[in-house]
Amino acid sequence: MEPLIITCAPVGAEVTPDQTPYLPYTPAKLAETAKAVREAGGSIIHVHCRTDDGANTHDVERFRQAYDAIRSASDLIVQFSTGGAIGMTPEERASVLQLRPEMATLTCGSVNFGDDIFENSFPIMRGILAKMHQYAVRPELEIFDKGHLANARRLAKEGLLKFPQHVDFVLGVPGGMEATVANLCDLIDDLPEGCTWSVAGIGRQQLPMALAAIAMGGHVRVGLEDNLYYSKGRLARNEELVSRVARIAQEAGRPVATPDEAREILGLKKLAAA
Ligand code: KMH
Ligand code: ZN
Repeated sequence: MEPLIITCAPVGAEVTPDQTPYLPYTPAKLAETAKAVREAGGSIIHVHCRTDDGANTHDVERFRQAYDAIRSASDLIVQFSTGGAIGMTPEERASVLQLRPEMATLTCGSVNFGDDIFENSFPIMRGILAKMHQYAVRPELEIFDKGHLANARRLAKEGLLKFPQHVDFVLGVPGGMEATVANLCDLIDDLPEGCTWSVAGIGRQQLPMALAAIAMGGHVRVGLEDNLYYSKGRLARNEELVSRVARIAQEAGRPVATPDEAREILGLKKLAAA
């Protein structure tokens, strides 16, 4: 089977520093985490940024610092969030693409998000994609619900997106599709030819979804953005969520991809020598 790509999403917009001491929300902490995640078997880091006091920000300068810090500590594929946080404008969310990260997320439709709405209308998606084209950034399509795949196909028909792409199924968000193996199978059946996929299960579904992906030939996303716990009542560190998946994959005979192997699988350029 193809080597397993493990993405770590070490800090999202919803978790707060008072929920866990392990959130790496400064560039220096992100760099430490990147190093540990790489050693644990990760190949992609999904990046959100915070100010020093823990507030969400999509400030370009903060992302530049985070990018440089991560790159000086590891060769991980750096993937920026363009989802940001509820309440950010589409322009703020897309602004960080000017830094030309190797990858960035593109959420393929609006979705209820707890009591909020995570808004991704067609004009918002087109705007983000236009910037991705401008700065040659590879999208990862975030799919929270089945209709999001239909939306992605519509964007492809409009000529804004070319398949195959790398797709991440985010399952278990309150308001989105539930994290079940049946739903995962249904989504995979609906994927355009040649797409690669990963799954991010929310909360306690993170590990079961990872196990399914290891067995089914998909890829895995873990990290504190999606799940704070290693086991019931025991807070997790990002790198141990990664190393557990790597360990299980190896036990199952599935090799774990290095960042360069992941670049090859995803059709990304090799990292230029420093
Ligand atoms: N924080 C969520 C509203 C992404 O990173 O692209 C959106 C999110 C998705 O986290
Ligand atoms: Zn995110």
